[in-house]
Amino acid sequence: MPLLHWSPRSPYVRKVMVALHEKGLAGQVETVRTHADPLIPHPGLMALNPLSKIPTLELDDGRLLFDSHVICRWADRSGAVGPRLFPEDLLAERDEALGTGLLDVALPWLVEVRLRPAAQRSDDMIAVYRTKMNRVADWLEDHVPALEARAFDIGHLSIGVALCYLDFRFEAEAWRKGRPRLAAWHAAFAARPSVQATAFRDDPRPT
Ligand SMILES: N[C@@H](CCC(=O)N[C@@H](CS)C(=O)NCC(=O)O)C(=O)O
Repeated sequence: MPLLHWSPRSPYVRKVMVALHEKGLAGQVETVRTHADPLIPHPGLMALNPLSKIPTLELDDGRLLFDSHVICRWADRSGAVGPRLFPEDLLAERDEALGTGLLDVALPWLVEVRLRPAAQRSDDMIAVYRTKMNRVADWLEDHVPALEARAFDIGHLSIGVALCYLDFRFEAEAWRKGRPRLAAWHAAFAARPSVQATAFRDDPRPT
């Protein structure tokens, strides 16, 4: 059975988990809890993925897949059911990039405020992250009609998971404020069984 290096804290892993559920593959992939600390590269994980990042997927034939985009493509090809996550229309992947791009802003922001000693923290960088987060959310508020006009794809999945992550780690930023269309769109996303089944959780870290 394919083995996914997994954490219930990771938004990139959740993207993959939602894709596995959407494609009917959740029961066909084993998960192993792996702690990928951005400040301490993990020797065992680096033997599989030199970037020391999760999600990383070990396939039965020995191939190693990373990152979340590639693993979601694998799920889309491998699953016999569910929506087509990667349609011809490149706007699906453009929006996937926007969702993971939002995560690429949120993760270093979290490192800045949670992991870095206060003396090394950069208020300038935090201001940049906040500006980008708000610009993305404004852009999404304007693009809700375009999102609603398409069938569910990897773009919806990626954006929806990124907003779930803002709820998990950046609740105080109140991304819904002044963005009623995006809030309503996200409520419908959050009700999907695949999203309900993959909630974020601060589990105990493996030793
Ligand atoms: N572009 C990657 C990003 C994956 C990523 O950054 N994952 C985090 C966990 S949320 C990680 O493994 N961080 C460890 C590190 O940066 O060394 C993807 O889409 O899968």
